[in-house]
Amino acid sequence: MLIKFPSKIPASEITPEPIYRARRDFMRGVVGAGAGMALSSAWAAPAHTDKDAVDRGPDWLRKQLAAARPDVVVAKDPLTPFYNVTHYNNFYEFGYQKEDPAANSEGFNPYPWNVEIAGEVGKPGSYHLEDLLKGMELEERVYRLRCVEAWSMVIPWIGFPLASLLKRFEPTSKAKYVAFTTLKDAKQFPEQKSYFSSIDWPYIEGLRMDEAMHPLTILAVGLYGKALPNQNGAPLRLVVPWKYGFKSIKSIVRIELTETQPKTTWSEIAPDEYGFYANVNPKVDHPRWSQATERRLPSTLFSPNIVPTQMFNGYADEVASLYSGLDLRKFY
Ligand SMILES: Nc1nc2c(c(=O)[nH]1)N[C@H]1C(S)=C(S)[C@@H](COP(=O)(O)O)O[C@H]1N2
Ligand SMILES: [Mo]
Repeated sequence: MLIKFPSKIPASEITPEPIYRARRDFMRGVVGAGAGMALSSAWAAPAHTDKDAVDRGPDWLRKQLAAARPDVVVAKDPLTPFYNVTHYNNFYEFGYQKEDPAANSEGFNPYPWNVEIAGEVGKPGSYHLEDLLKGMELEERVYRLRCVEAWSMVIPWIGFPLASLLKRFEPTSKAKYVAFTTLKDAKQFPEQKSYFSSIDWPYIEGLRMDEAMHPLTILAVGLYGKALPNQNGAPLRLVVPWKYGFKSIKSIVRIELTETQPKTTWSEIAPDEYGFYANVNPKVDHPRWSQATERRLPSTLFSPNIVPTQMFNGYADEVASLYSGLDLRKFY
């Protein structure tokens, strides 16, 4: 499998990493009992420029990232190169063009960072990210990320199951949903002070409790072995691989367990186009475009890489049972 590089990078600057994780010969990771995920280590070598790979994370985070369990892999697809993962983003707080988040997030400083844990939990409070991560075993997860706009990537995240975090705060029997909130700070996010924005900031998202507790659902603090770049949602973002990318909310400051279904940014803006569930589904088209295929990045006009979209983004074996009896056309 040949990986094409964006033409912007001169060939001399490309430092193909030997094979990313070449030292890992076979898989030994197992995620959650009975999850039965397809594990494989056979993917092509990704590459990125050393310049792009600057690790901005604080020491405590770097140490934890370096100790991450390397081989909990659930997608065998070739990885999307680091450059594409970090220069083709949706992070509207930094602008609406795909290159805006990389260009406008240089000055964003995500450390130190606090997260408020609220609602239906035994131990609510405001916690330093560093404390939330203490004793948390980080793992690498290679997941497909499928945006509702019909492009996709394959990203080696580093993070931990959201379930591991939620359990610590002792959800009450009334906890039926989890609501997430992105930082609101117009000084750091230029678009939050724009009068023309159609988004009612901060960005909010939510999951049903069983989705939140599913072993595939993670909170990421890194990718490609490094602290999460600002444009990818530093320092803490959700990753729910069987749902459209907009569910994977970035730069989280608040996690609230609720009894009723929380509001979510995109379903508030356009409820006919974006639902609460947002499960990847090639059979349910967006009102304005087909969801049957996707552009797997890198994909260019002259070298298109179009692949069929899979039910639940290829994670049906693991998650389809969560939705048995639910009309996926109605609950899109
Ligand atoms: N706070 C916030 N989170 C967000 C978004 C956003 O605009 N703001 N965009 C979402 C969308 S539409 C997608 S596809 C993914 C993109 O993640 P990536 O840029 O790391 O690939 O982030 C999601 N999380
Ligand atoms: Mo998206």
